[in-house]
Amino acid sequence: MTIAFSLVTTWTPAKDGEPLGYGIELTNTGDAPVSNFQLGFSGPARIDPHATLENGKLVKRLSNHTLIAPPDGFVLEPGQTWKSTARGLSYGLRHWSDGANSGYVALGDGTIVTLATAPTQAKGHNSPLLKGAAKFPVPAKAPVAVSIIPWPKSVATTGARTAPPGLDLKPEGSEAGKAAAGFAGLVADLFAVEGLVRPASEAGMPVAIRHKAGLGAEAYELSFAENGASVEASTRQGMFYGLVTLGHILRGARQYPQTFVFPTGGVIADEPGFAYRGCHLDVARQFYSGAEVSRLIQLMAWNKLNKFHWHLSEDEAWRVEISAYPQLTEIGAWRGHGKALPPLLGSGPHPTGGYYSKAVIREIVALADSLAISVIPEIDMPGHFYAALQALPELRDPNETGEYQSVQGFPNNSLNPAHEPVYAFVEKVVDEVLELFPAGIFHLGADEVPLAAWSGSPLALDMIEKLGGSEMRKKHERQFNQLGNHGGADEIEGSPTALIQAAFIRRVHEIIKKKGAITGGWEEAAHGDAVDKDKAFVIGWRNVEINAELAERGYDIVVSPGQRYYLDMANGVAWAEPGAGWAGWSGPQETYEFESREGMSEQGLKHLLGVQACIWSESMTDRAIFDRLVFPRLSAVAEAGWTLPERKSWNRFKSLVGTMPIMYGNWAAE
Ligand code: TNX
Repeated sequence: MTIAFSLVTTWTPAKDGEPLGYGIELTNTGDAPVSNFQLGFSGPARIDPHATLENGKLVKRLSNHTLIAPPDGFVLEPGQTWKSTARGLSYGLRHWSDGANSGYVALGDGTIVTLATAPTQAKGHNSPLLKGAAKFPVPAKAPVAVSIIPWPKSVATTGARTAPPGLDLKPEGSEAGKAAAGFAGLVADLFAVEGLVRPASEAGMPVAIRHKAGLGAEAYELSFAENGASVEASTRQGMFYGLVTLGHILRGARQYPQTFVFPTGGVIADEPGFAYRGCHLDVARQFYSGAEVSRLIQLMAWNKLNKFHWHLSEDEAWRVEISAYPQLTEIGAWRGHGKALPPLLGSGPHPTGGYYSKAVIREIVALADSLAISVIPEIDMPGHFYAALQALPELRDPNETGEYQSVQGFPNNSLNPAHEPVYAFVEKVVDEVLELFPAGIFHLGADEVPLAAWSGSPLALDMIEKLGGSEMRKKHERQFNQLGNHGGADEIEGSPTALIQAAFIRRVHEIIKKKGAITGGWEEAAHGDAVDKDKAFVIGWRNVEINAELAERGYDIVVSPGQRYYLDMANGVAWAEPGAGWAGWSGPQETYEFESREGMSEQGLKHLLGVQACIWSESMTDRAIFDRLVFPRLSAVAEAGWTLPERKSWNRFKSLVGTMPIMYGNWAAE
C-alpha cells in the first residue's frame, strides 16, 4: 500500500462582489483510500483569522502555518482531489512565491506524510516562473576601460597590457600583512581555481602594499607600473580595499580582454562616500548555515560593504547560543509539526532549523574582521519575540489574558515592559551577545510592536497608568482582544503601547550603554525619544521620507527604505517574479538610482551614516529565489554607498556587474 499526495494551491483575487479565493487542492496519488486526516501547509501567505473555509474546516492557524481538515466522514479515494477554498487572506498574493510551498498530511494514527508542493498558480498567469539571478552580459564595448564595482572616486589609469595571471603580494609591515592575508583568503574562497594570488614562480605580478600617512580611514591609492602595482593606505581597511580594486581589474581584464584593460600606469585614488555600507541578513525566517553566512560576508567584502547586520531572533526562531538560557535554542531554533514552533515559511513537518554556536560566531566575526567588516548583532525586542516566549514562558505576565496579533500573525508575541524578570533576562542576553561581537554595537530591534500588545496584562496596564494616567490606561483596555494589524502594520506612535515600549527601550538602552556599547534600532526605536542620540543610530525602513525626518530630529541614521533597499521585494510587478510586495517592487535599476541624500538638509546630511541592503527571508524558501532577489541589487546598494552621486551611472554599472560573483550560482534561464 502506498500513501502519497500532491498539493496545488491557487489564487483568485476578489472581483465583482466575488471574494478572493485561496484554493487548496490535495490529490491522493497513492493506491489506498484515506480518511480521518489533516492537511498542514505553510508559505508566506496567511489565512486571515476571520477567513472562512469552504468544504473544509480550519483546525489551527499560527501566522502562515495552517492545519485544515476535510468535512467529517470524508474519504479521499486514489486519484481523487479534495478541493477546499479559503476566503480571506491577511494580504492578497502578488508573486508566485507568496503561497504555500510546503505541505504534509497528518494521518489519524500520527503518521506524517510529506507532499510534493507545486508553486501557487494564479488565475490567468501562465508565463514561466522566474528563479536565479538575472544575467547582465558584459558588452563588447563598455563605457569604461577597467572593471570596478563600486566605481572609485578617481580613476586616472593609463596604458594596457595582457592581464597578468595573478598577483604576488608583497606587504610591508604587519597591517599590510593582515590586509594581504585577508585578500588572499577571500579570493581563494570566492574564486578557488583562478589563482588570483600566486607566487612569482607562477608568474604572479609583484604588488607592494605599504603604509602612507594622511589618507582617510578607508581610503587607498592604487598605482600601476609596467610590471607591477602598489597599494598605499593609512589603514589595514584601506589597503584591503586597494587590493580588492586590483582584484576586480584583474578578473575583468582576464575574463573579458576585448572589453577591459589591465593598466600599465596611472593611479586610482579612492574612498567611500559613506562610512556605513551595510547588508542585513534575516537568519530567523530561514536558517543559513555558518558556511552560507561566511560566503555572504565574503561577497559583501568583494562589494566593499563594511557592516554586516545579523538579524538573529524573530517570532519564527531564535538563532544564537545563550549559555544562561539553553532553552532559547533547544526550543526556539527548531520548527516542526507538533513542536513549540510549527512549520513556517515552507519549513516542513520534520524538525528543521538550527542556531549558531558561540564557536561558530567567533569564527564568522574573525573572518569578517579580516575582510574589513564589522558585525552588528540584532536581538529584536520587544516585538517579534514569539519564539523566545515559547521557549521561556516565564517571561510573560502570569496573569495576562486575551489575544493580540502581530503584523505577521503571531499571537501575543511581545516582551512585556512591565514584567520585572524581563530585564534580568535582557541584561544577560546583552552581556553574552556583546561578549561575542567586539564591534560594540547592540541592535535591539524595536520594530512593529502590535497596537494591542499587553492590553490583557494587568502589569502593563498598571505601568501605563503610572506613566500616562488613567485615560491612557482606559484607552489601552479598549484594545483588549483586538487582534489588530489589519491591512498593514499598526501605527502606534502616541499610543499607550508606544509609551511603555519607549520605557522598555530606554531601560535596555541603559543596559547597553553601561557596557560601553552603542545601541542600534529600527526607526521605531526613536519613538518617544527613548535613546540618547549620541549613543545610538536608527535604520529608517518604512518609507523614504522618514529618513530625512529622523536625521532632522538629530538621529544618526542608516537609510534602508523597503521600497528600494529591501532585497526581499520582487524585482518587478509580474506574478512570475518571486519575492514580497508590501513595499512595491524594485528592479536593479530602481535600486541603483535611488539616492539616499535626496531631500536632506545640510543639517540632516550630517546625521546620514550610510545605506543598507536588507535581506529579509520570508520569500527565500529556495536558494534560487535568494540569488534572484539579492543579485545584482546587493552591488547596486554597495555602489550607492561608496560612489558619490555625481559619479553614479546605471549604464556603467550594468556593463560591469556581470563580472560579480553571486551566492549559490543559480542564474536565470536565458
Ligand atoms: C518588515 S523591516 C519587517 C520585517 C519583515 C519585512 C519584510 C522591519 C524592521 N520589519 O519583520 O521581514 O518587513 O519585508
